[in-house]
Amino acid sequence: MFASKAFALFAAVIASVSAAPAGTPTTGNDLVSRTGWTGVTHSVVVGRGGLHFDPENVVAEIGDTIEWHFTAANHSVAQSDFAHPCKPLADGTSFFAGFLFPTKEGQNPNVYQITVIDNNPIWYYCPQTKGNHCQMGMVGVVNQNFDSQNTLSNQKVIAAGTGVSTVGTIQGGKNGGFTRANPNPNSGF
Ligand SMILES: [Cu+2]
Repeated sequence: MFASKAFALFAAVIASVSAAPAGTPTTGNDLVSRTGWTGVTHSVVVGRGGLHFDPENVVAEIGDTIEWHFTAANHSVAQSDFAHPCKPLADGTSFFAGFLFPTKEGQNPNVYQITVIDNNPIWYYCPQTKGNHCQMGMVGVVNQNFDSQNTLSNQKVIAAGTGVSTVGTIQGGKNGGFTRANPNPNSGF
C-alpha cells in the first residue's frame, strides 16, 4: 500500500518535471531535454545588409544556443548540408523555422533557437523562394570545418547553381528548434 502511494507520488513528480515548458517545440524534434545548456547564446541577425545572415559564420560549443533574429521581409532558416544547399537534409531531420517571422520594420518579436548538440558543421539557408534568397547567397554555417574545402564561399558558389529552394516537411529534428518570444531584443544589434 505504502509502496504504491510512494510510486504514485514519484510518477507525479516525474510528470510535472517533464511537463516543464521549454519554448514552443516544433513538431518532430527528438531533443530529449535542454539540460546541458552552456547558457551561451549566439545571435544571428537575419536579413541585415540584404540577403545575408549576420554573422554568417558562428563558432559555438556543444550546449550553446543559436538564436536567429528576423529583420524586415519574410525570411526563415532551414538546415541543409554542404553538398546540397537550398534543400533540407535528405533524411528528413533538418530543422526549419517556418515562415512565421514576416516583418515590416525592425525585428520580429519572436526568435528561432536551436541548441548545438555536436561538433559537426551545421549548414543552413533561407528557404524564401521569392527572390531566390538561398541562391543569392543567403546561407550560413555553425562550426565550419576550417581545415576542409567546405568553406562558406564555396557553399555560396554551389548555392548559386542550385534550383528552386525547398523546405523541410518535418519541423524540428536532430537539433530541435524552438520559436519563442525574443529574450534578447538588443543582441546582435
Ligand atoms: Cu531570406
